[in-house]
Amino acid sequence: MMKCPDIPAHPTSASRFGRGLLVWAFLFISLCPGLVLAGSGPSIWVQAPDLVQQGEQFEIEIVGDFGVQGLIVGGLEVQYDSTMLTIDAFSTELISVPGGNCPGSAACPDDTPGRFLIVWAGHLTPLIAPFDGPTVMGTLTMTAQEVGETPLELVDRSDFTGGWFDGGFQPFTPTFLNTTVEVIPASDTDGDTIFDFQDNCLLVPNADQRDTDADGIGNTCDPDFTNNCHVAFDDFEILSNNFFMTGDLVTDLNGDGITNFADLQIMKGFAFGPPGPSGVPNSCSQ
Ligand SMILES: [Ca+2]
Ligand SMILES: [Ca+2]
Ligand SMILES: [Ca+2]
Ligand SMILES: [Ca+2]
Repeated sequence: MMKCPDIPAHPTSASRFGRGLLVWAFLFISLCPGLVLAGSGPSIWVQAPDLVQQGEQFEIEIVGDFGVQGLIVGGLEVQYDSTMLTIDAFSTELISVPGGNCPGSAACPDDTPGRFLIVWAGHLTPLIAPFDGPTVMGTLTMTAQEVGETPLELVDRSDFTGGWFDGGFQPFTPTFLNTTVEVIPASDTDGDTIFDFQDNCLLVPNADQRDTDADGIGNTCDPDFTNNCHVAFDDFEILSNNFFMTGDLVTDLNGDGITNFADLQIMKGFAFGPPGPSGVPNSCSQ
């Protein structure tokens, strides 16, 4: 019968020791039940906004509070309603094992919509990966597709095997705390089918979202050609210099391909005020 070695308590070289310990862990972890330090009931939970708007992109964090120091290896799955939410990206700084990041990894057995598998390993000694209280294990970027309410549930997947993980995980059974996300209808103040939070002219219908100078304020509400967030004489001068010119110019406010009296008329409505307002990030909204 194999003897399980002790883990050194005080390493002298953090990084070298970290790599060595991780390899050591994978060699012995399936052979030494009980190796993972017993703790005072680790918990892992989902941190998500309560309310998001339809079409909105948002982030959820998977947070762990382990209450122990030692080596922790495990797998978990985030389950969600894939008709309501889609996953755009996943990032983590905790996973340090080849094949441990899913999806997109050959080690992942399951990329079914509505199930997102995370295989992870973390070393929790203070020298290598100091965990001080709750720690973000990973961040999922999601987009709300449908109006309604959906749970985000965490499920233990320490049964997962594959790749480096053949032989299975050390059983790891934290308490999982789930949450729900409510997706509410997004508002569209000007009725141009572009939701307010995506609309670069909140109060003017501009479904094409044309924005020649790409400053986050659509042409039809952006006669601020000097980009100083104020429509004044210097902007009028630029428009007059372009008068009767054709092409996709910043001064073609209404997008008909020519700068003329119609654009001047639009500009008059903004005289001596700010451009916009725009619902997307722009330099005048800060
Ligand atoms: Ca709109
Ligand atoms: Ca608009
Ligand atoms: Ca603009
Ligand atoms: Ca025009």
